[in-house]
Amino acid sequence: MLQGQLITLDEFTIQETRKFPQATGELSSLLRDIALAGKIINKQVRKAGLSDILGKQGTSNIQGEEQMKLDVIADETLIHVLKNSTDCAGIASEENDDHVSYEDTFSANSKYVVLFDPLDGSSNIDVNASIGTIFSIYRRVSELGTTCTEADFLQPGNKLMAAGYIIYGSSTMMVYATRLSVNGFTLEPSIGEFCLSHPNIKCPENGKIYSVNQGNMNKFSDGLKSYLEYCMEVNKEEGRPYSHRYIGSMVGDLHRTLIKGGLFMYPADKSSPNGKLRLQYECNPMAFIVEAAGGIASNGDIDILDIMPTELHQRVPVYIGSKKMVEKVLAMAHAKD
Ligand code: AHM
Ligand code: MG
Repeated sequence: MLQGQLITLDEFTIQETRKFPQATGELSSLLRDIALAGKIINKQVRKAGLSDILGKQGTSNIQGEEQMKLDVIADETLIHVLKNSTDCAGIASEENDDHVSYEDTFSANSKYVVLFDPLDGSSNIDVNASIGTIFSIYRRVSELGTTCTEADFLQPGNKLMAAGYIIYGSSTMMVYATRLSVNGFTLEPSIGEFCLSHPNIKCPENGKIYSVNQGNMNKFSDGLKSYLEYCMEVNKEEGRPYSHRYIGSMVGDLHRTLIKGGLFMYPADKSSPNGKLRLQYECNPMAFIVEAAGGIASNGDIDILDIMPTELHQRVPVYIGSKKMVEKVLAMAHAKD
């Protein structure tokens, strides 16, 4: 027997559209298409250990990284579902060298393009830890009625219309942000629907958890090393030492950061001056979500969302999470510049 109010993602997006008389519902419809792709990917992720789809595909993506089979399945699912969508003019994926323009009439007249990292944290697949799909939606800058161009995908994060992720964790959730709010929906497997479970998410202003690959510490700048010492220092009044948590899956680490507060960072280091994570597929969407929830995101100098992208697969250092923790790490990192 159902108790309480059950609001599905479909119902929620329809209700949101009705708040704006000028809204056409196209963005909402696109979000529902992405949720559909998420459900299909979720089905594969949940049976990964059973159906011999664990393991490596044997091919490499543009970054020279080995692709896992599930990466490829997730990529193909999103490309296919969004091609069938009437609201997507084209896509760019972390797994593919170039963007894909959909050629049919519906797509040529669609307002939006979608960028995605189909399966982030893929090194976690074989050990059954959280992984996720990250997506961003931009309004295209090319003319309606034509096929989309690379310029549509090279827009800064401050032009995003919406961004979100689907986390395949102990439960499957879709979290998405518009400029107005961030909301989380948990997949109810028996009815196959994402249901509103985390309305109006706010990232706590401060936190006690830091998340970084601390194994790289010796390659970090002196300022950053001193921040890590500060996190580990015993100071009862200030609630330190902080806890260190690092899954090695940005979606998993940032989902925790968003809900509980904290700091996630993948800084530049001596061997990787631009860090590891990609601006357009990982950092911008996550920055948009965290900032819509009241947190901040920086590359160390400027807001992540203000970086003008120059290429589809560019990397940036990232410091993201609770406002006070990000401000502190940036202040300490700069103090020793
Ligand atoms: P991927 O897109 O190839 O999965 O790589 C991105 C992942 C992030 O999810 C995570 O934060 C980071 O790489 C972990 O990197 P490292 O193992 O160097 O700490
Ligand atoms: Mg990734």
